[in-house]
Amino acid sequence: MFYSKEEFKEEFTKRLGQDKVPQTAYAVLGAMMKELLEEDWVKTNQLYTESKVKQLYYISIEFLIGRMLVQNLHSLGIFTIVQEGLQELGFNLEELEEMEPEPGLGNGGLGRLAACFMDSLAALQLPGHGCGIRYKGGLFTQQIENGFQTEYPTDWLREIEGWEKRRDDLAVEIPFYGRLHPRHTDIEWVKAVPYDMPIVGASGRTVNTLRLWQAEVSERPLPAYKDFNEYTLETAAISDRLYPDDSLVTGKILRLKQQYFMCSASLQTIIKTLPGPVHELPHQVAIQINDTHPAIAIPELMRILLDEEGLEWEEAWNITTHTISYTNHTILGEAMEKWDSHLLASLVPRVYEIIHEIDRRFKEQLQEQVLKEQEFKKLSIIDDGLVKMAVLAVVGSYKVNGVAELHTDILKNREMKELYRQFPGKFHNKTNGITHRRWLIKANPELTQLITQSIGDDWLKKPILLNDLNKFIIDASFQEALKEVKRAKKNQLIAHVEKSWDSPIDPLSIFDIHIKRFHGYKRQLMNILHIQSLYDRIKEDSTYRPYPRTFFFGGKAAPGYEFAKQVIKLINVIAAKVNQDPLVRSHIHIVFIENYNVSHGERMFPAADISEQISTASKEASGTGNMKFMMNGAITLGTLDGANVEIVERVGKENAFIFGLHSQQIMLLEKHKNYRAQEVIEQSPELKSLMARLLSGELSDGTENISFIRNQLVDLNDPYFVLKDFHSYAAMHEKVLASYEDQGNWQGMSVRNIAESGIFSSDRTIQQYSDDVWDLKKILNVY
Ligand code: 475
Repeated sequence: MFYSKEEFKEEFTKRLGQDKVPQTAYAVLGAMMKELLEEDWVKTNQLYTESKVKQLYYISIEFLIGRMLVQNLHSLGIFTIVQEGLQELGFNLEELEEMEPEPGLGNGGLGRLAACFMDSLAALQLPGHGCGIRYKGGLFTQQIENGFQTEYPTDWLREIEGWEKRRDDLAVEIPFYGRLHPRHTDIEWVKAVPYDMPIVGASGRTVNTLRLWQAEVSERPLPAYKDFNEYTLETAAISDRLYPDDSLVTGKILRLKQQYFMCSASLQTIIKTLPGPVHELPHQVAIQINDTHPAIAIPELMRILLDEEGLEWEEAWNITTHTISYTNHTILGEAMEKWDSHLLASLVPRVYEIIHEIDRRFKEQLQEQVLKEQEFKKLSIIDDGLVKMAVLAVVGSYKVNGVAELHTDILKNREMKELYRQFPGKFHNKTNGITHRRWLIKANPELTQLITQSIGDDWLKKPILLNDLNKFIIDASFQEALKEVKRAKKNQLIAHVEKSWDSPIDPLSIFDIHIKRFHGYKRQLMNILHIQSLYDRIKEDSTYRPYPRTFFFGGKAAPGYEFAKQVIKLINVIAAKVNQDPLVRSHIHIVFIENYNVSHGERMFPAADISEQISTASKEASGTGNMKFMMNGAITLGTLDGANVEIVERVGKENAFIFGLHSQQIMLLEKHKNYRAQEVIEQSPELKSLMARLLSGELSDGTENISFIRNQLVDLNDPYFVLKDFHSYAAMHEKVLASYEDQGNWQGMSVRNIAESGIFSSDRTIQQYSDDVWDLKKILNVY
C-alpha cells in the first residue's frame, strides 16, 4: 500500500479529504494500518492451517496489552515514515496516540506478562495465540480525591473503534447449570463470540491472534424454570467487567463463570479446528494456563474428549496431561483459588463430576504410598468441601513452572513440596521477561538510538547483545550521552505530569520511582514512612541538606483492600505537607501519579534513576517492573526477592542497592512466629517517635482512618516486616545519595544495568518455554 514517506503522505491525504481534524487523522491512520496488516494476518493463519504445525494457545483471564497504534507502527517497520510524514502534513503522532483508549484488560503483573508474551511469540515467528475475555470495562479508572483513591468505570470499547474483528461465524455455545441424569438437560446456554485482535510480529510478517471472547444470549431454548430477563442480565455480566483484584480471590460465582466461559469457548474451538485425529492433540497443540484462573480447562478438556469425542478415561487423561501446562504466579495464601464444591457442582455439573473422578483416581494412587495425614491433605484436589485449583492444575498438566528461580525453589521446597515429591519431573523455572520492543524501543527511542549508534543494530532482534555495552561502562562520552538521554526523559515526564500535578518538579533531582499495585507485601508503606523520617530529619538537623530527590508513586489498590487504600491516602497527606514546606521541598518532593497504567509506565521507566523493588523477601514471585527499569538504566533499590535476585547476579552487588532480610530469614520468622514488631519499635528511638506520631494521628489531615495502618503494624504484628527492614532500607537510601555524588561511577552502574538487561527480554523467556515445554517451530510467513 505504501513503502515510502511520499507514498504514505499521498495515500493518507487522499483518505483524509477535507476533514483535517486529529480525530479523523487518527481514524484514517488506524484504518490504513488495519488494511496493511490484514493480508499478513490472513496468510499467517493459512500457513499455520496448511502446514499443520503445532500451535500454542495461551489462556489467560487478563491481557494487559496497552495501546497498539504506535507499537504496530514499529512492528510493521513504518514508524519513522509515518511519524515524519504526519509531521509534514501538520499532524503530531504523539497527539494521535493519546486518542487511543487504553485497553486495561488486566490488573498488573500477570496480565502484562501475557501481553509481553504475545509480542514475543509473534516477533519470534512462533505459532502462538492468546485466549481471553473481551471485557467491556477494563480495570477501573483511579482518581485521587482529597488524597483518597476513588474508582470510576472504564468502558474502553465505547470510546473508539479498535483493532479487533468480530467473528460471528466462529461463535460457540457454552453449557451452564442443568441436571445430569439420566443425561445433561435443562442447560442454560451462553453464546461465546470471538473478537480477534492482530498481534503483529516485529519486522516479520507473522501476525498471530489474540482471541477475546464476548458473552451473548444464546438462541437455544431456555430451560422452563429460567426467567429470560434474568438470563439476559446474567449473560451480559460474564464479559462485562474485569475483576479488579490482584493477588486476591473472592470466590464469587461470576468469576467462576468467566473462567469456565473462556476455557470452554477456547477448547471447543481448538478441538473443532484440529487438523488431525483427536488423539494427536498433544502433538498439534500446547495449552498454557496462566495461573489457576484457567485451570478448569483441565476437566473441560476431559469433558470434551469423553462426552463429545467418545474417548475412554485413560486415553482422555493421557491426552489432557500431555497438552496442558501451568504457570504459577504467586504463593500468597489469599490468591490461591479454592472453589466451593457445591458452587462448581451447580454451575458446571458435568465438569465437577470429572474433577471428582480425577481426585478419586489420584487418591487411589496415593493409597499405595505411606503418607502422613497432612501430606495426603495437601495432595487432595477436593478437600473439606473445596476444590483446590492449584492442586488440580499440577495433577492435570505435564509441566509446572515458577516465574523466577527463587519463586520456583519456594514452590518446590515449601508451597508445593508434597506435589513436587509426587511429580519431580514436572517442575521447572522460567524466569519472566518483558518485551524490549515496547519497554525500550518504543518507550525510549532516545536511548535506543544511543545504543544503536554505539553497538550497531543487531541487538534490536537479539537483545542479549546489549551485553556489548559493557565496554562503555567507563567511557566518558557514552556516559555523557546517557546522562543526556535521562535528562530528556525526565523533562518529558515532567511536561506530562505537570498538567495534573501542581507543584513543580526539579529535573535535576534524583527520580526515585515506586510503581506497582498497592499491596502490603510491596511495602509502599515502608517507602512513605522513610520519606516522613527524611522530612523530620531535614526539619530537626540543620546540617542535613541532602541532594534533591523526587519520589514518585503510582498504582491502584483493589477497591475492597482498605489497608492499601489508606496507604495511598497517607502518601497523599505526607505529599501535601512535604511539597508545600519551603525548606523541605527543595530536598524532597513527592509525586503521586494518578491512574497508573501501561501508558504512564512507558513514560516513567525511562525517566527513573532508582527502581524501588522493596517487597518482603519471598513474597514477590518475580516482578517485571524491575526489568523495565533496569533496561532503561535505573538502578535497583531492593530486597533479594523474585527476579531481583537474578538481576543482582547479573549486574553484581556493587551495581544495585540491596538491603533487608533474605527470604530464608523471613520464612523462619514466619514459621517460628518469633517476630515481635513492638520490640523493634522499642529499640529504635526514631521508629518510636515516628510510630507514636503516626498512630496518634499527628501526621494525618484528620480524614483518613489511621486505624488500618495501626492494625497492620501493631495488632497484626507487622506481617510484611516493614519495621524490621526499615533501618536497613533507610541506610541504603543514604548510600544511594553518596553514590549519586560520584557521577562517573553512577553512569557506569547505569550502563552496566542496561548491558545486562537483555536476558530479561521476554524473547528469551518465550524461547525457553518453546524449547522445554511447547515444542514450537518457527514459521516464516514469506510469499
Ligand atoms: C506476581 N494476579 C509478580 C507477575 O508473573 C509476577 C492473582 C489473582 C487474581 C487476579 N490477579 C492475580 C497475580 O497473582 C499477579 O499478577 N502476580 C504477579 O505475576 C508475573 O512478576 O511477582 O505478583
